[in-house]
Amino acid sequence: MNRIIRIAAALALTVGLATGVFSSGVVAAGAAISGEVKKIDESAGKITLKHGPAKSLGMEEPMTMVYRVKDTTMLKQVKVGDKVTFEAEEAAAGYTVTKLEKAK
Ligand SMILES: [Cu+2]
Repeated sequence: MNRIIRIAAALALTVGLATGVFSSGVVAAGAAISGEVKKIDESAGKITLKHGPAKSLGMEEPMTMVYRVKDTTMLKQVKVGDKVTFEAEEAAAGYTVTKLEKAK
């Protein structure tokens, strides 16, 4: 009986940890920013995005700015004028888009 209780406790802990990982994923997804593609420079691996306030990046005001992209293949999926949602991080080389997709 004792053994069963221990297994149940271990299972509960595992589920708890898995739930924790899942919720942090949700928080990251919540950092998605809406924007519009203004310019694409594929050879430089850069994209100019007009976007609203992005508190996760410390940008309180709407702005248009140049971002680096983590992977230049991301630039092939969008074109100038597209409405997009993206995620970005502040890296040593500058603000870098880590995820980019056309807005539905
Ligand atoms: Cu910005």
